[in-house]
Amino acid sequence: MSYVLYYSPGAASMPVHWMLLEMGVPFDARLVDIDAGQQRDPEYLRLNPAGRVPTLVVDGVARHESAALLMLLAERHPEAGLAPAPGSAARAGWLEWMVYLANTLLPAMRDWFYAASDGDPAGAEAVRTLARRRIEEACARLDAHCAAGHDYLAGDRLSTADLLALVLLRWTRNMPRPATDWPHLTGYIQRLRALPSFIEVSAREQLTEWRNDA
Ligand SMILES: N[C@@H](CCC(=O)N[C@@H](CS)C(=O)NCC(=O)O)C(=O)O
Repeated sequence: MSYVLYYSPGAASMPVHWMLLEMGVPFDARLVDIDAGQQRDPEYLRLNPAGRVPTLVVDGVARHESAALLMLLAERHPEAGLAPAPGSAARAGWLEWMVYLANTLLPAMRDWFYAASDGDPAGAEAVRTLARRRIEEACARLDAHCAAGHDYLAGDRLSTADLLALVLLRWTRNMPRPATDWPHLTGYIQRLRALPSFIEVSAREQLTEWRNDA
């Protein structure tokens, strides 16, 4: 099995980067500087026509979409235990969280950060207002899950849903109401940030913000 991850620090590629480190599988990492517009270089567009990160080249074939990549990796490496097995009690909850994070929270994040460039700048304020509401609703939902006594999103162990959730929550750090503002969510965030693989991915991506020691 061979993997080449095209990533940008702290971006939607981060949960995939984190998962590869958590599993301890070999991979190559290639930086795509999205601030410099490298996601639109013709060479990169051949790998990812949408011009976005992540791209994960799996055995020579370029694959996209962070949530799909996490689920694909979980399927290819069941021994890592980062997804509840099909038919297990925790499986349905894991599927729900993966889909919710990918089709509700992640698009709201995209709207928050890209409203003016993805759409008409004149309407950006209204888009961001709705995005903020959706993001805060998601934080409240995650907070309620933690308040109910759950240490993880699916079952009683770490899964891809936690990796995706944590990276999305990280993006709230400079928003009007950051995820750390929710009382139960903040404990969840601190627990996951203490994982050696999170510390490692933050170091490899040279992220200095949003660490337990920062
Ligand atoms: N749905 C995609 C979203 C990917 C995405 O929006 N990535 C952002 C970085 S977080 C990106 O590549 N932005 C550069 C751009 O849009 O020009 C996924 O989950 O992989």
